[in-house]
Amino acid sequence: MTGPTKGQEFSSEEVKLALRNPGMHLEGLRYPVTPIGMHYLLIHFDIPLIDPADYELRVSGRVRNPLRLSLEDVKARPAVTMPVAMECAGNGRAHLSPRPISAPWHEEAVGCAEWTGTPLGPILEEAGVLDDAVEILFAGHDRGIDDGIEHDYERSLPVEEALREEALLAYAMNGEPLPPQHGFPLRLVVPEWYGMASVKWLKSITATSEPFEGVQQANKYLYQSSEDDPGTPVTRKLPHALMVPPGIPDFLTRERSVRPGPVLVEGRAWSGFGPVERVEFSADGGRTWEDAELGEPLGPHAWRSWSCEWDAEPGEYELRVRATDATGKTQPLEAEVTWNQGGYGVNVVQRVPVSVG
Ligand SMILES: Nc1nc2c(c(=O)[nH]1)N[C@H]1C(S)=C(S)[C@@H](COP(=O)(O)O)O[C@H]1N2
Ligand SMILES: [Mo]
Repeated sequence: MTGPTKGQEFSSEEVKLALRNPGMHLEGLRYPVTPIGMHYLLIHFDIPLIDPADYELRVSGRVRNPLRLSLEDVKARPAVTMPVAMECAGNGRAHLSPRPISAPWHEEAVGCAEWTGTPLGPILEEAGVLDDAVEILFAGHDRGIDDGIEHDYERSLPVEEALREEALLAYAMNGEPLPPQHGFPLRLVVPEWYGMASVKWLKSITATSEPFEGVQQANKYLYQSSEDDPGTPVTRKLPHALMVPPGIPDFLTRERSVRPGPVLVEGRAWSGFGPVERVEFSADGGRTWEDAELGEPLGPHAWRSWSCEWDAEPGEYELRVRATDATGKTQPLEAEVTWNQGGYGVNVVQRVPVSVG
C-alpha cells in the first residue's frame, strides 16, 4: 500500500505509529553505545506483559531432544556481551515517493546497544537439529493482525544462519535486564540482519522441514518492485553512514546553523555484509567527496565512528556522507533507485542542509 507523495502530509496512522515507535535522536550518534532510552523501537503489535517466574522457552520441531528452558536455565549458560548496530529494514522509507505506509522513518531507526546473552548455536546443538530441518522459526509472545491475518510475530532463519556464532539469545541490554519494550525477558539478536530478524519476547524456537510462509516472512520484508513481483527476502543491513547534525537546530524545521570556522563533523557507519572500510564526506551537495577518518570498530557487529574536518565559510550548504563496506557495497545518492513496495533497505545518503553565518 502506498500513500501521499513526498512533501505531502503524513496520515494520522503514520503519526501514531511514529509516536509508538520512536527513533534514535541523531545526536545519539555521539555515544559509542546507545543509551537504552535513545535506542529506536519497533513494536508491531502490543508489548506483552510477561512474568519472568513462569517464563519458559520451548525448543522443538525437527529436533532429537526437545528442550524447555526457564529464564534461569538460559542465564546459567555461557554468556557473551557484544555491541550490535541494529537498524530497522524500514529506515529511510519516508524518503520514497510514493511512500509505502508503515513506520515513516527518515534516518533514525538505528541504535548500537550492548547485548548480553547466550549463543543460540549450542542450544540448537543440544536440541539436536535433524538433517531434514531447513529453517529455525522464532515466535514472539505478541499477537496481532496484519494484512487481515491474525498471527504471532514470527520470523525464521535458514539453519546455517541460526548456527552462526554471533546469533544470541539476549536477556540484558547495556548491562540491565531487557526493558519491556526491547523484548523482556528474552529476545533473539541476529547482528548482521535488519532488525526484523531479532525476535523479541521469545516464546518458542522450532526447527522446521519446510520454509516458513507466515505473514512477517512471506507478505512482509520482501524487496518487491511491484505488487505482482514475488520479490526477494530482506536479510542483511546495507551499508549506511549517518552524521551528528552539526551546529544548532531550528526548533521546527531542525535546519542547522553553524558558525564559520573549522567544524569537526562526526558520526557512525555500519554494514551487515562486511566491515565498513571507507566513509566519504561531501560539503557541496555531493559534487566533491573526501575520505573521512575512521575510528576503531567497537566490535565486529558494532558501528564504526568516522570524522572529518570541515572548514565552514559563510554560505548555504548540503552536507552528505556515504559508507562503503569490504564487499564494495555503497549507498545510493537518490532514494528512488531503492524504491520497493514495502520501503525496505532505503540506505540513501543522508543530506543535512546547513547555513553558515
Ligand atoms: N516479537 C517481536 N519481535 C520483533 C518485533 C516485533 O514487533 N515483535 N519487531 C522487529 C523489528 S521490525 C525490529 S526493527 C526490531 C526492533 O528492535 P528494538 O525495538 O529493540 O529496537 O525488533 C524486531 N523484533
Ligand atoms: Mo523493523
